[in-house]
Amino acid sequence: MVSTVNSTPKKDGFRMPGEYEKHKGTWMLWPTRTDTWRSGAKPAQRAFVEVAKAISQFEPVSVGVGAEQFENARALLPNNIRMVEISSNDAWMRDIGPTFVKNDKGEVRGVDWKFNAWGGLDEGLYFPWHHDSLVKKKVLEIEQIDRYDASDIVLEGGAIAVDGEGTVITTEECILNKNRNPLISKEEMEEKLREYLNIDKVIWLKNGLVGDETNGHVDEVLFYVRPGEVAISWTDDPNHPQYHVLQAAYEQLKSEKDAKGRSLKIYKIQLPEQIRLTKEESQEIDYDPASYIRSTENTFIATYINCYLCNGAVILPQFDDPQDEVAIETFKEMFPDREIVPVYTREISVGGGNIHCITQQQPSS
Ligand code: KQY
Repeated sequence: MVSTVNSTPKKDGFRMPGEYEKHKGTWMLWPTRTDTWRSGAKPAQRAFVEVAKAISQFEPVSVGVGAEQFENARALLPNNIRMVEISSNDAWMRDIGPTFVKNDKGEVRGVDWKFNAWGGLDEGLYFPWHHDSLVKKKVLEIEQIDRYDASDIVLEGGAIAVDGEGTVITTEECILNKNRNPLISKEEMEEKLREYLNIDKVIWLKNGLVGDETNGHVDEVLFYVRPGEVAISWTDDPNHPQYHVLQAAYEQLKSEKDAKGRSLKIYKIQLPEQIRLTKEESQEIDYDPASYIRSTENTFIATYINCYLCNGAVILPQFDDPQDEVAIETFKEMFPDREIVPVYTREISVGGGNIHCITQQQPSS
């Protein structure tokens, strides 16, 4: 039986593990929204299949899919990938799925944050999001994992990066945004993060990347390579729209200490060319007045930082860009013990995220 635990992970000795720690498996969702994904979501579905296949070489993958697409998804996903019927409004398991926490005995529980489609009724990316809001509970039911109710704060998984050793990095722009948590002060938010992630130190970056439709998710800015080491999106071009925000993040991170008192080693990963939809592509996206408009005017973020660490591997976004090869080589140096698996993911970028945003790791017990 699954219960909602009337406590917090910190009080019970559960912590959110680093992504590099051992996984039981990976959760994903199936993309279908035709106001997010062009051409009936078919190109996105193909990209999701490639990501799922890549991860499934290293650990079990489960994909949640609504009833109407079940047969189609089954036909496109190989049989070693488990499919479960879960309705969702879109397919960003990082943000919609539970944050798993674990104790020293290997017991795993899930944190059920409140979700408001990245900004609520006025500034969110679509309406409604009632199916998304139930995905955490459904995943926990399927896995028979107890749940912490964290519905007093709006938070998406892409807004936090933990080292598993007491530190979280996040952005003020996102989680203190009035479209997420208008009544919560910075001090109160730190307290919530301490309780639900079981961390001792919050490193607050001011902003995420310019033009990020999530209002500055940290998972487009940086990720933890291992405790004490982060990799950050980078450009040396002072005219690049992301130059100033990344300089500021780097300067701050250089002077920060983590929960264990360590200075951070920082790897700079050069950005590829940022992405735009062609006129034809943008015309293949359905118009909905309640949804974020994806036109030829938008620049979509492309960064290798939105990669995913699974057991023994790193699944690395590729954009058909000269920087792809450079990123592969740098990742091989950063991760001598992991296989680097490149996957072409431009179609996920134009939906507003990348491999990290569409995956959620479930730690091993
Ligand atoms: O985790 C992420 N950075 C999520 C991206 C969500 C995009 C919604 N269109």
